Amino acid sequence: MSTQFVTPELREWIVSQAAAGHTPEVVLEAMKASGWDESIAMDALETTLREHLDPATGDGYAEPEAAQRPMPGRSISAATPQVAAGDRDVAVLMAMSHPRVVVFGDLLSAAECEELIALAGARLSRSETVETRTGASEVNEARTSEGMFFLPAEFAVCARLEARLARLLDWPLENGEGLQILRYRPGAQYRPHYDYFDPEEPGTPTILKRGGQRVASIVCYLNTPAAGGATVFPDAGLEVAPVRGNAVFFSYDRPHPATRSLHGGAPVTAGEKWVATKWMREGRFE
Ligand code: PD2
Ligand code: ZN
Repeated sequence: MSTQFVTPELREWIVSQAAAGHTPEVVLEAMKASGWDESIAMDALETTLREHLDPATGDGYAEPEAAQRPMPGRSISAATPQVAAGDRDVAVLMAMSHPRVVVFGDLLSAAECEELIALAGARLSRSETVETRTGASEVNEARTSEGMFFLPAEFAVCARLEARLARLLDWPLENGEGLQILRYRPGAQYRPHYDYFDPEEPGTPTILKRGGQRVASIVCYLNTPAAGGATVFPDAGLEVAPVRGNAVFFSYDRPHPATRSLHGGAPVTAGEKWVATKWMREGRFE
């Protein structure tokens, strides 16, 4: 179906399904089964339920506490294109709300980018992903980069960047995981994924004991690849160009695809791509 409109009848139907006790996931599946495009169906569900259901009733649909709780970078907008982040002023190049994505410029100096690359270089190994089935880290074909983690404040440049990010995003430094450095060689990529931990997976409760869910990510570009390597958000049709010193920030107020936070690193086609990623948890990560 190429053109799909959210009519008043559809809104009424969604509300009636909610009133009958069906979960949003069940309603979404029913809409997909009858030909609705997934992202349009998710949007219709979100907006209809937000508008029609009184959060005070606690019916479990709109997760009102989640929608209203503080989130990293919540007050950032393009209306304030320069944000004071302690030791540096950072530029807001683009901001959008759904998915919540902000592109920053001039977050790191060229010297800081080079220092992080030099410090990480000797410690790189094939990247792993946290396997939510078991809670352990594993090598995964979806992620063909090489990487390493710095301990919190392991070097002065790490401590400086961590403090800058905490200030910029107004999120406690203690809630951040250690900086991760990734190197993508030509052909390497990170296929689209969510950074939050899937609540349905058996390993997730173990992972969440340390700091709770991830609620936001920032990918800082340490160099400008010769070609390829954009960070992509398929649900938004958005591609962010990797440019040295810039960064893409995105948040997800609940661990659900409705956040549209699906994202990936497109294959690098020439040269290398280096990034520093920081994931933010809802609580102290220690
Ligand atoms: O390097 C990227 O562009 C990228 C894309 C998707 C990094 C991550 N995810 C990540 O580190 O989570
Ligand atoms: Zn990611």
